[in-house]
Amino acid sequence: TLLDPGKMNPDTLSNIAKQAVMAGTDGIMIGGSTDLSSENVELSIQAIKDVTNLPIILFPSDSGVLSGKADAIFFMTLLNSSSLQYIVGEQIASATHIKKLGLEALSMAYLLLEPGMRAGLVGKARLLPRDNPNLVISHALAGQYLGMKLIYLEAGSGAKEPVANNVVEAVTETLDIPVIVGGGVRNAETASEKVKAGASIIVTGTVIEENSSLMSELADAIHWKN
Ligand code: 1GP
Repeated sequence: TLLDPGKMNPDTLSNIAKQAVMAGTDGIMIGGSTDLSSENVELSIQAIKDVTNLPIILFPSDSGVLSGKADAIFFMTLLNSSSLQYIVGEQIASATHIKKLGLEALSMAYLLLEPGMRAGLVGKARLLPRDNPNLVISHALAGQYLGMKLIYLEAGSGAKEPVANNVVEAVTETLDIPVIVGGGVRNAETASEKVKAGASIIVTGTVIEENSSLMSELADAIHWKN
């Protein structure tokens, strides 16, 4: 469950986090907006921690806002960015700070597929086409061989269409590391299709903001194997 402290106040976030726990979500990701204040993020994480022991993972848009109150951070490289800043610059800018905060760094290759939405623009991504599994495989496998522990296939928050099932399937069949799928997953059926295509983790943000009552259905669809 992805929660954005830039869009909701700490009380609302903690309320949604409580519902997420009851629904059976596996973890809380904090991130989204590009203009978050540190204070806002700290207050939000504290409010969420007051109601759940689920892992809280920072999902940063840049090196600016970090908090030692989180359990871990997705230490991401946007492999298909055209800018060094998002491939390795933000990472160099934040590494020492992350060490000092004691955050666990979870290395991840982040791949932006069409339409990419705001993340595509901000990250100066050369968006991967929706219908070219081989190109996505090349990028994902490069991420694995570079030593990343996770691959994130991202269509962008609020995308009309999530990453296509055949792309998820092609990548997960080729890779040996877990694949995260996010962006545009709006209902249980779609979540279930992505899991059946091989995704290990599904990220949902917008749908939870718009209709948090769907969380149980989503969690059940994602956990269909259990
Ligand atoms: C964004 O993949 C996430 O980084 C979530 O996207 O807001 O469309 O669920 P949604």
